[in-house]
Amino acid sequence: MPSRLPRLMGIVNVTPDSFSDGGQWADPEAAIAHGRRLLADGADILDIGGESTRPGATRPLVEEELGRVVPVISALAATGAAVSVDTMRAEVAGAALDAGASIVNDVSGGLADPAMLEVVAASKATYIAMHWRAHSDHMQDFAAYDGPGGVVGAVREELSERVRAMLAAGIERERIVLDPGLGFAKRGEHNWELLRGLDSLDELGFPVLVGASRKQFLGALLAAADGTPRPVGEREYAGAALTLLLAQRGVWGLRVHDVRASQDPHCGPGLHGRQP
Ligand code: PMM
Repeated sequence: MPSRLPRLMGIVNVTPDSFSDGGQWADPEAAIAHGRRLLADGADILDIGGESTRPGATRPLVEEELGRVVPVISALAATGAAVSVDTMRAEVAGAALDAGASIVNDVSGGLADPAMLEVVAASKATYIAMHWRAHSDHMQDFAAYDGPGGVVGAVREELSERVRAMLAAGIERERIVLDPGLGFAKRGEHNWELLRGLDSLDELGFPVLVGASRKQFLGALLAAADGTPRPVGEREYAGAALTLLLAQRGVWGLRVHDVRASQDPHCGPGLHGRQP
């Protein structure tokens, strides 16, 4: 049994176009209020993002991204919350760290912006590096894993390469967290293979964060008899089940939309030594 529960990273997408929460928190005041609610529900970290990475999304201007995330980070970090910035841009990461963030969550693992690793190296921030192959407007063109190790072998090898770049840039090992990048240049079966093959990622020797919450592959798993995917807002039970399975195998963190739904499965008497 793992010695501690995974950190729950509550998602605050300050975007007009995220697939998972449909722009509900695009307004900074609404985003700040949402962040406070997630903290009250038990979030350990708030992940604030200003760029939607849903398949097909186009990128905001850097000024737009800064204008979305910085006021929200400042307000939430000022309450003492542990804040992570979900960005692929070094400039946004730098501004977020200045505003009080302590974690940089880079879905591109440093590939999208050549200045990112340097900015992180110069800080004390934890760096979450996700497996990534291309920007969202064309990432699904890269969802092919034909090598002998399949998707698990490829993700492991490509993340190892990123780790080498991070270490060479001066980011200490202790600050690195890896993420298999479910849904990013992955089809449904790739996500399931990665979840089944997480041990192989563990062998790299870094803590692992998983982001499965509300993703398309859960909608497909729960599809109606006619094949219609379960709508985004109705995938929470499957997410909670995954949370429990991943908690039992000791992941470092889980990136989730509904923190309460992810907390509840841990509350059974005796589980992980926790008593009611
Ligand atoms: N997924 C999304 C955005 N950021 N960050 C990490 N580290 N891992 C993820 O899986 C991840 C991420 C896209 O999901 P959303 O639109 O539900 O936020």
